[in-house]
Amino acid sequence: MEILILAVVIAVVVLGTVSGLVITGRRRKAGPPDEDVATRTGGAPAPPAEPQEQDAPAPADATAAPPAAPEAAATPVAEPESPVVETPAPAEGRLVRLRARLARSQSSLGKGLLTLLSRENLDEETWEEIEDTLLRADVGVAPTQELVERLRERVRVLGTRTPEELRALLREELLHLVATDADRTVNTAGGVSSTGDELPAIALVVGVNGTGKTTTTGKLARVLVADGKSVVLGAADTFRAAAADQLETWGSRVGARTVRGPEGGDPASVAFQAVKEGIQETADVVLVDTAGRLHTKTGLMDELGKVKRVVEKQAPVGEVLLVLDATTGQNGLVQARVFAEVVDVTGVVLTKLDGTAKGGIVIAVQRELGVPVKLVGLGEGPDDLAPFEAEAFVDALIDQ
Ligand SMILES: Nc1nc2c(ncn2[C@@H]2O[C@H](COP(=O)(O)OP(=O)(O)OP(=O)(O)O)[C@@H](O)[C@H]2O)c(=O)[nH]1
Ligand SMILES: [Mg+2]
Repeated sequence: MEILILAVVIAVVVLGTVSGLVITGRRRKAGPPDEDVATRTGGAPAPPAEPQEQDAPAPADATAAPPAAPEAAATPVAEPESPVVETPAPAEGRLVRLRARLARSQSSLGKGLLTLLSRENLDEETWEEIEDTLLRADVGVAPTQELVERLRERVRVLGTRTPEELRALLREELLHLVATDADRTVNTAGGVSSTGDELPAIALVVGVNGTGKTTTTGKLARVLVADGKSVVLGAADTFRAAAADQLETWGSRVGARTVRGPEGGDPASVAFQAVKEGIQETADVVLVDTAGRLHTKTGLMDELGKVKRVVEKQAPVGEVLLVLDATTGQNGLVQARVFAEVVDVTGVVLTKLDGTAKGGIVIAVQRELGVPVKLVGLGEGPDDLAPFEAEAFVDALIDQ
């Protein structure tokens, strides 16, 4: 009898274990196949896996797709159709939070200047070295001379030169160059049409190839959504279908719809359509991503001018953001000049300031264009775009 009871107990335990394993296995199969971007972004028509990459030296596409969202793994039983809409981090204070990244690549400028200024004897040679340091950091000739002159004067007047005094002095003078009276906020104020309808704010994102336009458009959409705005994206880069996919992937993560056209289609028509739909949907903001173009190609620059003019038939373009790769240094200034002539740039986005860029470019580009740096890119992560703040930036330059 005891043996019989023992046999029944063993049979129950074995059965239980086996069925448990089967259920776990099934559940695992029902979950998302992987950290696949297309699955994660759900609802929107799933972007086809990048088809052709024949002629693309461009860095973008798959690599530039936003990194995987950790929370996707935590919702294995979600309906495949329901998009995983993320809650982006608020934009406020991002530059301070990301300061370490900025400081990593920039600290040589501040440190170098402080070391030179601390020399016992500030002779002509030392001032020349200070000038060279500033020029090497992409500050530009005129601002460099201005800064050196002001520093010379103030150091002369200053009796003592303790490290604290020098740091404060340098901070003040750098701030004097970096700060501008111009408003650095991205214009998100919509207008009103002639018939009294509300119009969304329109922002055009422009620049040469690979500077980070699409990534910036995607990151900016997140910032705006975090601020409670409804956003429509326009994929006016019609050169490659992958470009629109890339933008759509960014948008779908925060519930922003992307208006796209056929590959090789007219970019101005796509931009027009995006704005039209933005108006119909009473969206707060329409962000139009454009194709990268060399400032030296007149035909492509004319096309950009047309995109803007066509959009303006429906609503004023309140913001033209020029995206510059900060690592290209003075080269970026030449681009900036041409873009500004063609489309009236209203703000600069300096990307890749987390890399080998030299911070002086902020000063140089503001001088060159007379428009403020509004945003800076400090990494490839979805929330690595920060509103530019002069004080936090200068502090990152001179802090060790
Ligand atoms: N480290 C770093 N990488 C960035 C930043 N912004 C963009 N990138 C990277 O730069 C590459 C190009 O970005 P895209 O947004 O595709 O550039 P694009 O200007 O749209 O390129 P085209 O449309 O081909 O002209 C991608 O690998 C991005 O992840 C940044 O602030 N820091
Ligand atoms: Mg792009």
